[in-house]
Amino acid sequence: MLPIDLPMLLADKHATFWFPPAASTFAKDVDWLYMVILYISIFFFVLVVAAMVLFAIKYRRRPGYVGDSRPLHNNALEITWTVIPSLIVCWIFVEGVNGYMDMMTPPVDTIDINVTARQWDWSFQYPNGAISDQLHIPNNRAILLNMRSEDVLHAFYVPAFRAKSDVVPGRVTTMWFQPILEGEFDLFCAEYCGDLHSDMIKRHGVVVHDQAGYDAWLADAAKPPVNAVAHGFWLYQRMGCKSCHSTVEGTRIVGPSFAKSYDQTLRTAKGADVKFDQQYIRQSILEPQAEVREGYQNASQMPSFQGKLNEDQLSALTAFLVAMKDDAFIQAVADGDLSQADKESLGLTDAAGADAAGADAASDTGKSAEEPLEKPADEVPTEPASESSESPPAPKT
Ligand SMILES: [Cu+2]
Repeated sequence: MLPIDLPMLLADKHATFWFPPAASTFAKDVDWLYMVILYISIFFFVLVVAAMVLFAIKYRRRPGYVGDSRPLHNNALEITWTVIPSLIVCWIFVEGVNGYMDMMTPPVDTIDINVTARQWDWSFQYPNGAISDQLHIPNNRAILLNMRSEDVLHAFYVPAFRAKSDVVPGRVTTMWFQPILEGEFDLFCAEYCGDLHSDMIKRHGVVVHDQAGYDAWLADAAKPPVNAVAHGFWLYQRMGCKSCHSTVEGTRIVGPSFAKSYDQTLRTAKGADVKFDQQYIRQSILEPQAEVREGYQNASQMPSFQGKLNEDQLSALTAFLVAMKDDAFIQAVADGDLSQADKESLGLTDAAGADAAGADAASDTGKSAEEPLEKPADEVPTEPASESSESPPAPKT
């Protein structure tokens, strides 16, 4: 399926014939310079082709016509067609540098959001510790992205913002922009990054809220479910796990499926037998290359999550993977409805607990079949549990 569908683009009242909506402060200048260059190119194209056709007819070889064999030279003409185009390209360069300097110079009062790109997903970490797989931002505020890659080159590109920047492993790249339209915009990875590169093209990957809507979303997104299994599922959706590991039994995306693994004895690539227990789960998250499963040694390498997950998060993910031994739970996760899971075996026995997983999944607009767990946020259970320790390292506020 095309990530951009033309009828939708044409129906968008903010989109133009050439461009998606001009949704950031950069868009006006970028579009203007683009159109100026386009019209200059059209002008010279028509001029050159017209002269060529005219001369080909006028000076064609024909009976009785004798051409002038002397080399012709006209200083005024040559200076004109050298100086005028040179001045035009110099002016385009200066305009381009001006626009580039704007894009490279963020204002002081930005909202800083950390971006992690990995094969093949994005995750966004907010100043209050919230994590999401879509970029949520308020309208009319300058946004600064600190971008890291866990593996290969990626590029963060939002056409509606006219903003694009490489995301380079081993360094932090930054970019900023200021949205001027509320709505949902497409997010692209604009650097070929492997087999599932196209999975990093996210329809509605950027959501621009009004300030109140953003504040509400942010507060809600910073509260992972209290129930450990539900919290594990919440992390699975946001930390990039879902792009490589399916929750449907036997379905291989890149890495092994999580379904029905717990308590199984697995053969490693080195030929040893290893029990898929809690220790193995922990090791596979922190040192993924230590015990690679047979058949997966040539798969794309999973990054280590050492330092990216705290102990509470590790135990939540472990609880989720343990729960994936249960048929009813696998089915519930695949259907995107944890409330159908076998609550008793999952410790989701209290009425509210069963719904915990849905509470926050619903806050990220559901996209895949695994995600739309529509449950109101007020059903989060009120067990006494400290959530503060579960917040991931927050970027600068
Ligand atoms: Cu990519």
